[in-house]
Amino acid sequence: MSLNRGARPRGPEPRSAGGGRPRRSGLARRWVPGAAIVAAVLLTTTGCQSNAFTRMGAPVPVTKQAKVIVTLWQGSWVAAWCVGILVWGLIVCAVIFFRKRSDRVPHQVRYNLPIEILYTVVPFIMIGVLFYFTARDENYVDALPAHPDVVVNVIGSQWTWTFQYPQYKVRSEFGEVTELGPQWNGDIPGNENQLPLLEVPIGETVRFNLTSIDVVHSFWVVPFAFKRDVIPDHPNHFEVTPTAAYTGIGRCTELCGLYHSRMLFRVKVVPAAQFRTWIAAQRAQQNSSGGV
Ligand SMILES: [Cu+2]
Repeated sequence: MSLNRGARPRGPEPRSAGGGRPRRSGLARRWVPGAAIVAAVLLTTTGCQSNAFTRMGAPVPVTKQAKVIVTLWQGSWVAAWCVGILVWGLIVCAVIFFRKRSDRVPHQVRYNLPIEILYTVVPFIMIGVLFYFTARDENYVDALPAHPDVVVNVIGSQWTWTFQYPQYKVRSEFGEVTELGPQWNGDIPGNENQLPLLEVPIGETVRFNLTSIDVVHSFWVVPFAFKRDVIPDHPNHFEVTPTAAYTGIGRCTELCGLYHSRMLFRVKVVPAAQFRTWIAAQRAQQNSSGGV
């Protein structure tokens, strides 16, 4: 009994009307341009209405440093899409053009040196490029210029924040303008004003000195695109240059105990003149009450 595996069925094949290949390429000709146009329209119109898509989920940056981080994020996505499209394209090509067409065993090779070198070297180049841009931007974001315009001492404690402006002394006690953080009772909405206020000016360099008096916290303002741990006995520092007005809520982003989720603060990025007015009002108030 022979299985006669090589025999083809007689009569017309189900897909052979007009030939299998021409039909497939006809379908591709019809659908691929249409799909490309729809994709292009979706991409471009989404970009026109809002650049949320082009930011790929990153917040709207309000500092110079955040813009650099968002650009790095976008660049990483572009690189990932390029690699993805190349890989998907190769897979689709393999599926379409190298289908099994008979039982003939393909030419067997033990190795293909050029291809093996290629797929070893290319990933190293990709890692190198990503590493270069990441290291360059990290150095920029971590830079601490010598003479910041405004210094803010940030003190984390269970479960609130205190913001001190050491350049702006309160006369009565030679202390500094301080925004004390009473523990918030979580009675939101409407009572956000209980939260301690961090106010910083647009267009000036702002240095944050982060310290904790109890456990590890972490300081996070979402549109700064940045967070940094606040560690007992290990002061941390970073610097930003705000570029746009912003009002919102900052957070502790290190689980630090029972009321970690209530460890919020208000953030206001305002024009420099408005910032000075606010500082003057704080000084006057703290002087009249005998300092903080
Ligand atoms: Cu905390």
